[in-house]
Amino acid sequence: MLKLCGFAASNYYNKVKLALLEKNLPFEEVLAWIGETDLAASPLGKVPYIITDAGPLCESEPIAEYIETTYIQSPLLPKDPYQAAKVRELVTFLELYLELTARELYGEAFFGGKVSDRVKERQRALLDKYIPAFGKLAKFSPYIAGDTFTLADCAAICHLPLVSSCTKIIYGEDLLAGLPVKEYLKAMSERPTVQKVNAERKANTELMMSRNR
Ligand SMILES: N[C@@H](CCC(=O)N[C@@H](CS)C(=O)NCC(=O)O)C(=O)O
Repeated sequence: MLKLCGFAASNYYNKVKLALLEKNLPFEEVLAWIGETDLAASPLGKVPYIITDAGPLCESEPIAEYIETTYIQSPLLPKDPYQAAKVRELVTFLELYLELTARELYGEAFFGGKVSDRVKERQRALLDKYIPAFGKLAKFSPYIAGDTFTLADCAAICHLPLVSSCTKIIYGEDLLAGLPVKEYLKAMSERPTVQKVNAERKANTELMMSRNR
């Protein structure tokens, strides 16, 4: 059986977990905290990684693509190559531009650290450019890429709450407030798969915080 390794407080872990749940695939979760990961499977020590019958694989997007092409049930990418590329385009915007830019602020927003004013200003200028651009591509109708639930929703559901909450904490305003993100996340949270991911994320986040104390 496919093993999903990492921890459920991680947004990238949850993106893959949500894809597996949406596809209704059997999988086993293997708890691996940062610093306790298998470096042969994930050489940068990042989570998630998976262990398949064919071998290990890291990085959430290649993992999601592997799962999608190996298990064809409940597809999370459209058949049409252009529409599939539009889904991947959204995932790139969500991760390369929104999440990775906001990530520079997580140390202070979530982990009791300090981020310099210079970094806050730099990331703010980037987010002020990237978020409206993302808004031009995202459909929210009702899913992020249009009328079908896709891999872009797996990414959006796990990444957007972090971008919202960390910008609220660091800048005093939710930089995603101009987009219908709240309504979108509320609608998505009605899915049983999302409820399971969120419940297990909360429990694992508490466990992670108690370990760090
Ligand atoms: N590009 C990676 C990002 C994964 C990632 O950053 N995971 C975080 C946890 S949310 C992590 O492992 N951080 C530890 C580190 O970067 O050393 C992916 O898509 O899987």
